[in-house]
Amino acid sequence: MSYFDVPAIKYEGPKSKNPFAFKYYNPEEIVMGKTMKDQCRFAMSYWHTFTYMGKDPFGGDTMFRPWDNTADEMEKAIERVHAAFEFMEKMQIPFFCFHDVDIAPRAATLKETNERLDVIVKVIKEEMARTGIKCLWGTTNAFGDDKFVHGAGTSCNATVFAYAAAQIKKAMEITKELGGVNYVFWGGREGYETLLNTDTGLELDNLARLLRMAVDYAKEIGFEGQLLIEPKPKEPTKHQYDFDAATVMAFLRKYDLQDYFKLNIEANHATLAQHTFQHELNMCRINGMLGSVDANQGDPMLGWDTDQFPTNVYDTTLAMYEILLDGGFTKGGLNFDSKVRRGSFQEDDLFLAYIAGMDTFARGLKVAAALLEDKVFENFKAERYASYKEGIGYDIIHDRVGFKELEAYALENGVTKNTSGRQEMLEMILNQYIMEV
Ligand code: XLS
Ligand code: NI
Ligand code: NI
Repeated sequence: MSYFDVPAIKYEGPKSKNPFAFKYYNPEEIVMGKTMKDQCRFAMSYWHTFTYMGKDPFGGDTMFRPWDNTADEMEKAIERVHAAFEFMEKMQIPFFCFHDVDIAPRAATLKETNERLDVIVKVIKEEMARTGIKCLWGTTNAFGDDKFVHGAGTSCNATVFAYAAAQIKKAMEITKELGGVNYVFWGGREGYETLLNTDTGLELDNLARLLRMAVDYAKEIGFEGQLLIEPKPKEPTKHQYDFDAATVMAFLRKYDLQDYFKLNIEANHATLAQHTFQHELNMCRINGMLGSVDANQGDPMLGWDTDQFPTNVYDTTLAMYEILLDGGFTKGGLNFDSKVRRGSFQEDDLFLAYIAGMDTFARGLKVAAALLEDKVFENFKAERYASYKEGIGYDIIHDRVGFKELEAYALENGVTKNTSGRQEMLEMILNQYIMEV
């Protein structure tokens, strides 16, 4: 049974006019010592690709998929697995990511829901064995159902906390069963709407408690995947506790959890926090906390998580630059947490969207590699900070001086002349690499 009337997508090079072909993503091409496939580690998001049907606040579904063409919920879920693996195979996508509820619909009771998950996990395992496609990460949806109206780990209702823990427990078990390389915590409704009714101290302590339990349980069941936290500043709640990378790292350190987690940085969450994508990756990199990436882009005119497929080469170049500087992905990858627009409701639009995203990152990878090989910014920075290589600068960074010595130095020597930051020159060079590599 085939659901897509689209041939397998191949690399045809930048001259190709075939929309159903890669122009830049050439999986076996070596870039900085690894194949593009291993540098990018692309993943399909199960939710946006197979359970998002085009709803928006003003209207219902626009996408009516042939694999959903049955009233039986479980039959639908099984056919979706087949469609998803056909899609990934044709797209040459080596990984997928999922929430528990993406793969199996919730039932009336937790027990029944878990049984449904077991049925679908079996089907997924068969497809994984058939295709060699792997699981990049699993996660729990503890935000969609009405019981999570006030959050999950940060709910004011202790029985909801317990339910969320039970759901995470099962999701970790199935992620392990599927050989997941990571497990993600995105704090769906872990935040608040108003401080007038919120005990932030207790809520944050409880969030840490939930994460500590997850660490303990991962150890208990021998789950060796990396645990990841995905920051987001707002949406669905007005204020999310995992605001941005710096906030999450401070939280992890406060609760002594920093050794057990890394971060999953999403491009559109970075911009919602008024940061660039590169900034968030950079903050993780310098703290040794970069785990994985949710690849998408927002719309600069809109203030929400539009989750569009990435098409901005400038951003993907600077993202890949940070990722390569970090040594490249080990367990992480580029998960397209991206969805086609509501108006792009044809099945083949899914292919075009992923091709656009994969090509944009492949191109960014090549430009970033060229920038690094030529040490364009590294040489400039080395020169810019050269005053710390000798004299008083050397003493400062080797912690040999305090205020008294520095006062004596300043009284005696004053300051040397500053030099230009040359921002425009660097932007000009960056453009040249983007256009010429
Ligand atoms: C929502 C998040 C979500 C996580 C997984 O904004 O990006 O999709 O990646 O729960
Ligand atoms: Ni995400
Ligand atoms: Ni998001």
